[in-house]
Amino acid sequence: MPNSATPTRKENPLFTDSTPLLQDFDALRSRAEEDGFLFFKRFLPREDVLDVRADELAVVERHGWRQPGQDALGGRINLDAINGVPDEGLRRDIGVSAAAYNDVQRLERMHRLPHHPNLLEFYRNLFGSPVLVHPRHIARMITGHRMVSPTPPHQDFPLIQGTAKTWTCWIPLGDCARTMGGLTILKGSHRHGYLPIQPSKGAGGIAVPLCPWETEWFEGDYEAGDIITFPSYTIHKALRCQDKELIRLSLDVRYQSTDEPVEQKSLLPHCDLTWEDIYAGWESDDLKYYWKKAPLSIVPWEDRYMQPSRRIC
Ligand SMILES: O=C(O)CCC(=O)C(=O)O
Ligand SMILES: [Fe+2]
Repeated sequence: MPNSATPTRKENPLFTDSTPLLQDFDALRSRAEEDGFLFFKRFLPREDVLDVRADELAVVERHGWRQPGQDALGGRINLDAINGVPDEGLRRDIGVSAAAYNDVQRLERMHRLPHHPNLLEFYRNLFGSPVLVHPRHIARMITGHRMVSPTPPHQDFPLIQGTAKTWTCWIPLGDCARTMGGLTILKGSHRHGYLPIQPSKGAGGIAVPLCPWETEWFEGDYEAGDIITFPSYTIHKALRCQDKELIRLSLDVRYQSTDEPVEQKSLLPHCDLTWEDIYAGWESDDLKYYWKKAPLSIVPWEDRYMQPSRRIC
């Protein structure tokens, strides 16, 4: 029995698994229109996801931040060691040093996972057209480094631009319970179009100021293989990781129709390497510069979407 003096915290609603609707894309589109996101359990083979996790953790280990005595999938890190990364060498939007992030960006299997046939088929059906996978994958490696903050509530559109019909797919690289700081979604928030932003701590550096009634956050405990996907006006944020010794690994991947414009930076690496650098150690050639085969309308970045302005509730 809860003690009457202890206020009971209102539980947030949990994601609904949309897997049963994969047979009916009209129903899937209606759910996406209603909720602003779609969640799928075990959408990707667990082993494929865990292979990428192991590759990233091997990088973490090489950089001296992984605790000894774990198997290849253990994400326990040494907080003092990661806090030893000087502020100027840290990618605060990622969670580790820029040098380690470059090593992760060189990983062939990290770049291959977003092209899994399950994903390509899903977005082709959703868009009803050929799909462009943005090659600029963001590999979050969120640690308890003193300068790293949880991703604030934001829309992806000002950060990705091109077309508002771009969808983000968030792929946890391993089991990611809510206590590990997974992604949570403000239901129905995509209906308001582009919303004003303010500068903020955390990945992306911008936040949408929320109105008092915007409280319907959906959340869930992800397992490796689960995905959540949403169009670029949907407000989302990360929960705080409650164990500072656990690294949270995930990918942000973007998909759009090849018929829609794409902002030029979406075709560049998400780090200071060139594609040539990234491809240097790869075994296969099929994913090198694949987007150049598609007839794309490439549009420039527009600063106006990143200008802070007040939100009137
Ligand atoms: O993983 C995070 O903390 C942020 C992810 C995100 O904002 C995205 O995938 O668009
Ligand atoms: Fe985002």
